[in-house]
Amino acid sequence: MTDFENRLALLQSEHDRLLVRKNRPAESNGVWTRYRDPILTAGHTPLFWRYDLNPETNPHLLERFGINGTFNAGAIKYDGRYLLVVRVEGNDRKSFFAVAESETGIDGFRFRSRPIAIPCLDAAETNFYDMRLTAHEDGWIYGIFCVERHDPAAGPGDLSSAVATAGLVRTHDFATWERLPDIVSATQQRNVVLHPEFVDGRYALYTRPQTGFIDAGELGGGIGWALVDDIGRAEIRDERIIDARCYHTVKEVKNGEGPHPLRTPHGWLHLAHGVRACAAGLRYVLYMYMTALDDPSRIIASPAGYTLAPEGDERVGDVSNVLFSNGWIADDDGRVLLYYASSDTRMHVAESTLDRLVDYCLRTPQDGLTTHTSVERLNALIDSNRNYRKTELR
Ligand code: BGC
Ligand code: BMA
Repeated sequence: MTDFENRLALLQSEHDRLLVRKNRPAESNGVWTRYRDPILTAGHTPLFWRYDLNPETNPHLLERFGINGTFNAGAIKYDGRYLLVVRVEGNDRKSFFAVAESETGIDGFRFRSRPIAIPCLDAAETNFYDMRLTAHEDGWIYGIFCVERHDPAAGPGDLSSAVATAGLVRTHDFATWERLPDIVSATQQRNVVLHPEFVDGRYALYTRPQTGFIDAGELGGGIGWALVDDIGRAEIRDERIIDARCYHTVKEVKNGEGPHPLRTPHGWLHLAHGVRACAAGLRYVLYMYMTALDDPSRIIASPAGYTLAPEGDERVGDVSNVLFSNGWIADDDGRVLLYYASSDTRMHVAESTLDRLVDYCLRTPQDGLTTHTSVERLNALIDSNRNYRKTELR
């Protein structure tokens, strides 16, 4: 065998090993059970995306299109299969969307052979990321994602200021995608999510208004809510904040809706990310809240703190100390599969059930906002355990 063939055989066996690897549950706190292995990494992308496989044009079998990460995936169950629309980022920092699918939802994810072709609306749109999928009751499957452009108002030499808007596509089959006009908004928008049902006969959006690209600013109070008549010409007006940012909480600096909420008999279950600033930079964690069935914009439960935060290897990556999720699936048997990314690098899965998550939301005390209230709550739990158990506590 030539060097080329040897190296190719090695690459292929390593790739195969990753694709057939079986996943196993790891430790659990009762709310979520993480699975041990990441379900998608850069190494899962097809070799024919990364290498020119022709020995004449690539005699050293060098990588020609490096993949930096596979993360922040939208998720949906479609035709009995678990589908992720993954943010794939190249070494050139540009990201694009690609479908990866699995039969189990916890392992065996494989990328389809080509990335999703999203029609271009204008030459200035530079980067796409973080698609939320919604199978809407109107019959379409929508994807809302962030479209990023260099800020046209940036001063000379300022190559970092950017503008985020919400892009919109829809499909019936995950093969062809129709692009609708970007959602019009007076402020910057990232993390816009379509609610799956009509509300008062209108489309409902979770929004995240911000004055600036990174800074929430005066207008960036948190997760917002807006109703829209025509999804083909969607415009965010009369937006109001439903889940506000708050001092000394996990959502002090920024927050944003994750995937669309899940319907339960007790209310809508929401997953979101919360961001705080610290010496190491921005720290992203996942938290939950619930809203009323008859009004998905009215909060009925708000458990304190995070539900998942970076742990172990999850802490390190391209942008360290980040958990982010824009995809989960409520399965037919009550199981909930949460697809989350760690540190803008790789995808993971954790499992729970609708019942457990409702219980978590309704029975976890909300943030009392001070040390004193936290100590009171801890003492109340200790007292009730003492009364109930009577015997020595461990
Ligand atoms: C990155 C995103 C990030 C955003 C805000 C973008 O340029 O691609 O991953 O969320 O900036 O920091
Ligand atoms: C953002 C998000 C994500 C990313 C995170 C951390 O604001 O929109 O794309 O995971 O920052 O870099």
